[in-house]
Amino acid sequence: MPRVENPPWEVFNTYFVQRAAPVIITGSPLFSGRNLTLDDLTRPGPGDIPVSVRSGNYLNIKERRYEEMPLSRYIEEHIRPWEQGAATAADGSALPHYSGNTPLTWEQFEALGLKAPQCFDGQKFDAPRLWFGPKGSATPLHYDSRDNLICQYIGRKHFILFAPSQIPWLYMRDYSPAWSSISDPRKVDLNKFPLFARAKAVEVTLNAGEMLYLPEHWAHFVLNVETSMMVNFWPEMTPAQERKTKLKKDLYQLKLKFAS
Ligand SMILES: O=C(O)CCC(=O)C(=O)O
Repeated sequence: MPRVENPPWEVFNTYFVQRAAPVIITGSPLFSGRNLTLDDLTRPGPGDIPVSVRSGNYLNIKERRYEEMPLSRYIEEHIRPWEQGAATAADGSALPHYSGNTPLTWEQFEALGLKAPQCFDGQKFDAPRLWFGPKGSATPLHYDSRDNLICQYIGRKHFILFAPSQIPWLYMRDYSPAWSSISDPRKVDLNKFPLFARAKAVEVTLNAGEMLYLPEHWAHFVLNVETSMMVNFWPEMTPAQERKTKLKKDLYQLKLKFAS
């Protein structure tokens, strides 16, 4: 995967957005300034932001449990103990609690001291989403039906990616988001999922201060390799895109109905 230093819009658009090619952008002025610390984020203001926390065996979305709590409590109870090596998941599962996919208002986003990127296609962004988790927290294999700009503010995140051409080998179900029956591509039972042997992955680790452009329909499994804070941005869908996505979801559900 190429790393490009703060490209002008024309370069980013021509070589990556128009070709639906993923890229990592380094050196963006978005990240210039003081590095964020856990102490900054537990102060009143940022620390009061309510976040959604996943627990249980959340790599299996049917077994996922959710709880809402202020960011400061999440950091004190679930991030610091894992950093000090003192924690085991309270419910006995091997996975640390993960605060994933919390929508932020723009006021909350600014309270975190963050700057928004420029949208790459002139549209507005939807509400930014906050992903905060300790080492070992992860998101199972899936793809989304829109382009994604992933901004890494603290720590490193590892991505196992599959281009849209690989989808036939990934045992995908549902649509938008499409989840794979294989939740973790590092541990695949090839007797159960033999076609997966054909799938070619691209692996990349995103560092703090870097931004990943992930085009729509690229499947991803995401692992926090250390305490990690990321905010991602999806461009607002145009009404035509919304209609197309709804149609595809309806068609998928219809296919399921006829198959059963
Ligand atoms: O960082 C993560 O754990 C998952 C992020 C993700 O799935 C996304 O941005 O679409």
